[in-house]
Amino acid sequence: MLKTPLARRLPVWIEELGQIGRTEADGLWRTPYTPADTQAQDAVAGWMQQAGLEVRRDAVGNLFGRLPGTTRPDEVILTGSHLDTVRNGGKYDGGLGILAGIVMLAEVLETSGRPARSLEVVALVGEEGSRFPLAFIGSKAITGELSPEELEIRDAEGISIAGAMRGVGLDPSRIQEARRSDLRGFLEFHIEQGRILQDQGYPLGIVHTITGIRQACVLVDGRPDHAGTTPMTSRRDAMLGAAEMVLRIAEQITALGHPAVATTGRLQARPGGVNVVAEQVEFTVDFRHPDPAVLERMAAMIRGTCEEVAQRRRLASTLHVFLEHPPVPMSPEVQAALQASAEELGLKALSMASGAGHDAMVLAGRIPVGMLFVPSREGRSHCPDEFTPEGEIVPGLAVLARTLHRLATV
Ligand code: HGY
Ligand code: MN
Ligand code: MN
Repeated sequence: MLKTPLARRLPVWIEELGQIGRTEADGLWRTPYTPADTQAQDAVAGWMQQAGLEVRRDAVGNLFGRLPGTTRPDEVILTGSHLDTVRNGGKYDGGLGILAGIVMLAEVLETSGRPARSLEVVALVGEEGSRFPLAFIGSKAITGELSPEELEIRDAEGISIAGAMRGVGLDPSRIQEARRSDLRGFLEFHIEQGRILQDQGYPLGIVHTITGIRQACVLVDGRPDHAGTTPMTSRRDAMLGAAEMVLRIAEQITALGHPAVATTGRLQARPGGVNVVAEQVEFTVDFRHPDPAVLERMAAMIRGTCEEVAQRRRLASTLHVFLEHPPVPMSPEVQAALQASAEELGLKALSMASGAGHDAMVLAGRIPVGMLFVPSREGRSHCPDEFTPEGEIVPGLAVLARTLHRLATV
């Protein structure tokens, strides 16, 4: 199905990239502006050069490989994905989109020669928000939405994004230089991270909408007390309040039915003593829905539950939304181009929503954007069990190459 010899390198590159940033303690965890990130960028830059691409880094650290076009080289069709991972993450989320893009630009060159428009593949910085509580750093820089104030956001060690950028030789005052106006389309190749394709027996998914996402931090304030001498009935225990909120929110969102989801991935108690009634508990809520009106209703439900539980348990609680992204429709033109390519190759593709967020939702605000999914085994992702066999990646590669060529041929 594929002609470029580089296609055989893809499984090797997936394994090699999947080891960069892996530690005993945290599994695979590669975050922006760290030695592991730099090592991964160097590896990807080398693979881009092997594919015959022109390689450059932008002011925020996004890494690009370029195949210049013939007659309209200043118009660019971009593919790629993010280089960072979640903590204890998988080898495919993000990385597969970058490596597939490199191999497929080589495939386009091998099978059709350079198209009119330029083709580029990008390794984007900081999509996950797993080091800094800010997602989509690289894609927001490309659209010009990354602000100097956001570069002051700090990680758990108190290091700001700007400080971390300087630590790897980048100048945060120049992030506006990462803004691009020459992009005419973005096509992200990604694992589904769910099990719809597997369950319904489709080899490919063409995304019509990326779900809306909000992420909030809830602070519950109680009163610290002695664990041994304080009667249960006279406590103002922030841990019990937070626990009831987390459970009630999960029950309410479950009752709405899929694709409504809510997740508490992090909870921290202070002072955190085994024999001290918790004074304060901080927990996160990530909640999502592809319908903006339902997402709004979910936000009101979550806020109401926290207020009701706090009031009944004589606690105080605040809820702060730190990430908010409305549902994003994908470009009908790019979806049609993907569908046409799949049909020409005799492949079925399911039109579907994405329950995961992607850089594509940021870029879709400025240019025509599409996403092509390949299945995830048992729907597992954001964990070491994340897996897609090579035989389930190849059909997607062929559709990716054909669609990139189609979009770059005007
Ligand atoms: O959270 C997400 O859906 C994405 O993986 N960042
Ligand atoms: Mn992810
Ligand atoms: Mn991803």
